[in-house]
Order: sequence, then C-alpha cells, then structure tokens
Amino acid sequence: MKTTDFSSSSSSDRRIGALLRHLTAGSDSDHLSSVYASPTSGVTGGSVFAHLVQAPEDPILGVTVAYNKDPSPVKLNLGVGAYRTEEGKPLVLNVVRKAEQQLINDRTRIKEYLPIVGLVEFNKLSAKLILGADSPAIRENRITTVECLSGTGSLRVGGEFLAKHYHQKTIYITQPTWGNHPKIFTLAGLTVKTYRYYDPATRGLNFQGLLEDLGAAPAGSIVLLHACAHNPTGVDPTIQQWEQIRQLMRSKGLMPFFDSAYQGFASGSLDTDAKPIRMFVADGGECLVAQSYAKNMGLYGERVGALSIVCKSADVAGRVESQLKLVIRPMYSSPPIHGASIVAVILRDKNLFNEWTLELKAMADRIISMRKQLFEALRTRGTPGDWSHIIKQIGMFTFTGLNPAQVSFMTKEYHIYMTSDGRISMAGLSSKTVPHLADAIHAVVTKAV
Ligand code: PLA
Repeated sequence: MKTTDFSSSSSSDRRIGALLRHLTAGSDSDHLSSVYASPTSGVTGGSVFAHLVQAPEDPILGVTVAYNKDPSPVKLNLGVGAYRTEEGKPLVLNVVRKAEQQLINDRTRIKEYLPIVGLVEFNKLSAKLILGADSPAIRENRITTVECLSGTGSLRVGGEFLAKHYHQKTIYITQPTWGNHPKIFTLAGLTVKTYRYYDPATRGLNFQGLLEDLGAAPAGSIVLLHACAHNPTGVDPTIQQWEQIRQLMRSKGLMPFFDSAYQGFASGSLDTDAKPIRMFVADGGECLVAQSYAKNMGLYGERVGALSIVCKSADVAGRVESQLKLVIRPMYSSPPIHGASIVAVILRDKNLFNEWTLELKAMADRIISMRKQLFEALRTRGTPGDWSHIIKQIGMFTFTGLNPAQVSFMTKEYHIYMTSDGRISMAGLSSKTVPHLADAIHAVVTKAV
C-alpha cells in the first residue's frame, strides 16, 4: 500500500482521509467514498450540494428579477440604476454606435489577449478624463492606471491591492452606501467600518457627523468617497465641504479611495463632477480612483472601468503597477478588449468626444427634468410631506424616505419596483410614468401603511 504522510496537512478532511486509509488498509477508493458520501448521495441520486440553502436575490439586481416576472402592463422598474429613454427603452449612445462601426470596419484589428493591465491607450485616456489633461500627477508620470471590469472590478482590484500592500486594513464607507461596497471590500480582505454621511431628518448631508467620524478614524485608515452623485442618497458635499474633508483627511494621513461611477451624471459636466478628485490630486498626496463607464457611456454590460493609483513618484507608480498585475493575473488574467476599445475611440477623437459630452448632458438633463416633474406631480396631488429633496438631490437616484413596508405596498398595488430602502432610479422614469409613480407615492403616504 502506498503510504502518504498527511501529518503536515492543515485540512481536517485530509486528516480524516488518512485515518480512514489507515483503518481500512488495502481499501480502494470505492470503499472510501461509501464512508464519505452522505446517505442520499452517489448512485442513489441525491446531490452533494443538497445541504445548500437558497441564497437571497441581490437587493438591487434582484429587483429586476422580480420585475421581469410581473406580467402587469403598467409595471415600472426603478430599481437598478440604468438609463431609459422617454419611451422607457435602454439607450445605446450614438457615439458608441459610431465607435463600434469604426472598430468593425478596421480589418487590422485582432483578438489577441490584452496585457494584464488592459488597453494601454484606454488607461492613459481614462486617467486624463478623470484627473484632467493638466493634472500634475499625469505630467509627472506618477500615476498607474489599469483597465478593470467596470467600477465593481476596479474597486475589487484596488481593495485587494490595499489589503496586500497597505499598512492599514480598515476601510471606512459612508452610512448608507451602495450595497455592494461592504461585500467587495470584505472579500478583498479589508475590514469595513462606516462613517456618518446622511441625515434622515434633513434628507441632506450629516457633515458634522462625517467630520467627527473621520476625525476619530485611526491615522492611515482608508476612506471610500463617492466622487459625485452619492448612491443611494443623491446627497453630495459642496465644494467648500470637500475642501474641509480634504484638509482633515490629509492632516490625519487617511487614504482616499474614490468611487467614480457617475462622472457627468450629476451635473452634466465631466469636469465639474471630477472636481473633488482633482482637489485631492492637486495637493500632491496619494489616492486611488475607481472609474466606471457603465452609466456615463451607457456601456453597462461591456464592463469597462479603470483603477488609477496616484503616487508620490514615477518610480513608486511603476512598482505599484507591477504589484497590481500580480493581483489581476490570478483573478481574471487580463480584461476584455471590446468595451475599452470603444472608449478609446471616443476619447481620442475630438469630434466624437464632443458628441459624447452632448449625449451625456442630455441624459443628465432628462434626469433633472424627471425630478422636477415628479416634485410637481406630488405638489399637484397635495401629497403630505416635504418632497423638496427630490429636486435637491442629484445624480441617478432619489432617496425618497419611503420605508420598506411602503415600498412593498407600491410594488404590490402599483407594480412599481424599487429597492427596499426607498431609493428610486430617476433615470428609469419618463413623463408618461411620472403620474403613475406620483399616484403610488400619494396613496402610500396618505394610507399610513
Ligand atoms: N459604485 C457605485 C457607487 C455604484 O452605484 C455602482 C453601480 C458601481 C460602483 C458599479 O458599477 P459597474 O460595476 O457596473 O461599473 N450601481 C448600480 C448597479 C447602478 C448595481 O448595483 O450593480 C445600482 O443600481 O446601484
């Protein structure tokens, strides 16, 4: 009999295996499997996964699953943040169609693997887009940018890099935040804590609480900042407040990690929405930025994004990049070509770029107009309560203040789908559907569910 020394194995399964072999000397693997198998498994037809419980749907993407099952003709999906036209249809931007046509017409294009860091031109152009063409970090070549799988992938790669190489393992995220943030960073190997951000009483920023919590965070802690259009609250600090946040964070050596999922969607201007990030870069300090092209270029399913790490010197940036490659290679090896190529075509061409900014502004303006229409519709109905936050909040979402019971009533009675925290995606509304939503909100708040 072949003897194997399992004594150094840390796995209890392996130790049990060794013990069984010992007890059943001369046994074959059939004998072992009969001991290992659960009573219902194997040839009798049961599954080795039979013990699994049904996992809950994702709190955001699960809303779409429920919506898709609803046969009602008046159903409305205001769950996931996905832009819809006035006709309620998903939108592929005209510039994206043009860029794709260019790519298809170019017979020299090939499908070889990209490098681990992705499409190099895309990376350069993405850094320029978020930091500004005149950024000192770009001029001094002390930034590394890697293409990642949209915003989520960029956050995850950045999180794992920090967990491996940064001395502080705690990341502070806003209370509340996008539901995926805590999961991404926990799985990346960081410890997640929250800082106060939103004040339900004013439906605005709890600036005092924010300053207190960041002021009390241990020196060097990582702080996740929503660059603009905070999800889910739609509440952003003013530029003066950003400056105070910057000063506090720099004085304590807190590490800024920006999540920029909505550049251009808050104000309609790419430069205005990138301002908070540029303030942190202008002071010469280090930071991380996760960028997504899902919303602002409508490339949701193409999964295009970038992670940039701004360093103190070109030398450090080069070593950071070498380590990022070690994070990426075993995760997904290298990123996809198509989406990043679309972005590169648009960002490199002056005319296409200008056309994009116009289409982006049109999307942002339509969302702003939905805010006004919904606010007016509630006013016309005399709906009790102050609904001015609908027009004050910015970006894709309104944090209505409706509670889970009220949301559930609206789904059941009005076929309106939204996340249970009362967030609605304004981008999913149209002039035609505003009255239906206003009727539902009016009904639910006057009913005292
Ligand atoms: N960061 C924030 C703050 C987000 O809101 C989202 C997407 C992402 C990152 C990730 O987007 P990406 O990976 O597609 O680039 N939030 C959406 C979608 C729009 C989602 O939950 O996946 C939302 O409805 O909240």
